[in-house]
Parts: sequence; structure tokens; C-alpha cells
Amino acid sequence: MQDFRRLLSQTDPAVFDALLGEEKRQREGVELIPSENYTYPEVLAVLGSVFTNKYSEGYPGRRYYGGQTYTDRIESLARERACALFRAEHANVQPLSGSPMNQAVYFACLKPGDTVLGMELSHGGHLTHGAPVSHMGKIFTFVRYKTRTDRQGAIDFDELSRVAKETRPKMILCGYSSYPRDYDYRAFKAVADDVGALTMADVAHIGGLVAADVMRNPLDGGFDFVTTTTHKSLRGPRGGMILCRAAHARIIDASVFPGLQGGPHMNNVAAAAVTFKKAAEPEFKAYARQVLANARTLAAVFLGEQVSLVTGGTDNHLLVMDTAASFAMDGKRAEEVLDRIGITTNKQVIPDDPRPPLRPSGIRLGTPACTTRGMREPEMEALAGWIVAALRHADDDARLARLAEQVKALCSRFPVPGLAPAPV
Ligand code: DSN
Repeated sequence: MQDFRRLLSQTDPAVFDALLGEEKRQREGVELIPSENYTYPEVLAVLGSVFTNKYSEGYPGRRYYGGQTYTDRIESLARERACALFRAEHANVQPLSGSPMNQAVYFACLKPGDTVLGMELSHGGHLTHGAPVSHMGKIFTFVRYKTRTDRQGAIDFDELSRVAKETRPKMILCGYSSYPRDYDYRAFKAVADDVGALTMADVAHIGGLVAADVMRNPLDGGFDFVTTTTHKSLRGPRGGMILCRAAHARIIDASVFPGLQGGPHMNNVAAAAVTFKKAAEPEFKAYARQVLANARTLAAVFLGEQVSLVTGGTDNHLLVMDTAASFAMDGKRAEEVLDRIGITTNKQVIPDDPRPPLRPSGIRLGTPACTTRGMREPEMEALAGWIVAALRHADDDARLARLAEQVKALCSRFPVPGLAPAPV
């Protein structure tokens, strides 16, 4: 590995310099974007391996190119491990990432114009769940449901059932990228069964937490399809995966290839296989429990400081802070202030946000990455305090500089897996 680095430094100093800069940023800052994580050194090794050289259109035992002895082996391993981890009957591990995995399910089951019930973007849903700006929103007819902001973000299943009976969807979709609660999948399934709709859960954010059984598994609730990315709480390579019942295996596989994609990225598939092996180990369950405990600790400190959190708290790995209500500051400015002290978050719309997406009312924070570094409740208490101090004194440069030093000192005690310590 070190030889590759030396070679890169000589071949392309500009890219090597950017790599060193990003390593320093990751080493010296706290990552609180809930969809990010630090992957395993083993995964980095496989991603940068010769599997990247190989074309493998098709599936194990049914490929369109020769030379598949080892690619067949790794894809079969990845599929078997994914099925065991999620109690699925079938897994397709080829989607290149989250958007293609969701599109593959839609195209497998729906015709243009078909109706899908999906969660409203500002209430926590995802772009690929039919936001009007996405191609999906133009091809299919998405009808959006909201959360009950007056009831800690609960889903109103009576209302969902009424809308389902009125619109007769082909599919009911749940899943989120900024919803800080867990779902009752059986309640979604009951609504879907009433109108003969298929069910799909996009658990991209919480894939690792579902795998570790610290959050509910939609497949246990009878869902037809579950999609997840492999790089967020699962801690693996950038990629996507579709889990389903055996009865849907053929249409899903055909939808991914040749329907939507060409050659799978076999370095990613190999890295996913490694990730699933790691996720089945007891250490990963402990990690997942700590992700939740850390998020609860952040929430408790914020609430104690009268900071407004969407839904009033969290049941998962993420929190959505209403910075407009709490600090009279939009999410863009809050993100920038926290960047200055070395804490990375992202601006975030809140339910029915009156502000535009690039200057929304809040920020989103999450614990998967800092938990991977080994941070626990005491570090969460410190971080939450520093975040509140920075946002309350955003114009005090000297105070922000002192907070930045504290963040850097904290980070020096928690190495990033796969990253060499800072050069001395
Ligand atoms: N970009 C991911 C997130 O941050 O939630 C989802 O696509």
C-alpha cells in the first residue's frame, strides 16, 4: 500500500496532495454527517485491488465474459452473507449506489404513470422517493405522506390508509434520510395489503443498525423489498443492495442487469462481502448499540440546552436540529460555523420548511462515523456542548478558535481506522 502511495506522489502530485489534505481533514475533524462513516482498512484494500480491472456482466455462473472464477466466488459470498445478515431470501449486490438500487425496484415492479405512496422530502424522505426534481418523480406518480409533527414525528396510519384507498398505489414506500425515528413496518404492510400494494423500505441510512438487530427489520414485517446502501451505518464500500423474497428474485436481477446497469463494480462487490462478514460479528452489534446511545446522548444535551430538535429527539442514529428556532440562524450558516471548529454537519430542511433547500431552517447530525472512531457518551457530551457554544457565539472568532483547538485535541485521541497517524 505504501508503495502505491509513493508511486502516486511521483506520478500525480496534485491528486496526491488533495489526498493528503482529505486525510488530514478526516483525521483532525469530527464527522457528524449521518450518512457518512469510516470504512474498514480491509475494505479500502479490496477497493483498491485488481477486482477493479474485471468486467462481469451477468450473475455468478451466468456471465457474458470469461475469467470469472474469482468474481463468481466473491459475488456468491456477498449474496449469501447479505441474506444471512438480513434474513432475506434473495440479495442483489450489484447496484452502484442508492439511487440505482431504488430505480431498479421501481422499474422491476411499476409501469410509467403508476402510483407510489412515498414520504415527503421535507419530513425525512429521500430524493429518489419521488421528489418532483428527480427523474423518478417524472416517470411515476408519487403521492406524498407526511409525519405528525405534533406527535413526535409519528406516521398517521389512518390517514395513510385513507390516501391509499383513494389513490390505489401499486407500491407503498417508506424509508428516509432525515427522519429521526423508527417505523412500524407491520402497520405499513397492513395498509398495503388492504389495497393490494407492494411494499418497499429504503433502509439506506440504518442498514447497519438493522443488520445488527438494534432497529426493526422490514423483512420481519413482511415487506416485499428492502434496499440499502453499504457505506453508511454498514461501514462498507460505496454501493447499493436489494433484498427481497425469492419470488421476486428474477424480476429484481433482470431489472438491475440488463435493465438498468452494465458491468458491476467487482471491487465494490468484493468489499461488500468483507463488510457483511464484519457486520455479522459481535463487535458490530456493540458498535450499532453505541451509535444509538451516542445519538441519544447528543439529543439529551441539546434538549437540556433548550435546542429545538425535529420530533423532539431520536430513536436512531440521527438528529435534525432546528437552528432557525434555536439560534436565529439558518442551516447554511450553522453548517459553516461548525465547519470552522472542525465539526462537519449538513444543512437540512425541516418539515414544511418555509426556507429554500440551500438556506434551510436546520442541520442534520449523526453518530455512525464518530462511533467508529471509538467515541462514546463523554465525548458526545463534550461535542454537544461545543456545538451549542459555537452556534450561540458564532461571531466570536476567538471563542471559535478555542473550540477548534478542543475539537482537534479530542480527535487526536481517536484515530480513524485505515488512516495512518498524523506525520510528526
Ligand atoms: N446522500 C445521502 C444522505 O446524505 O442521506 C442519501 O442519498
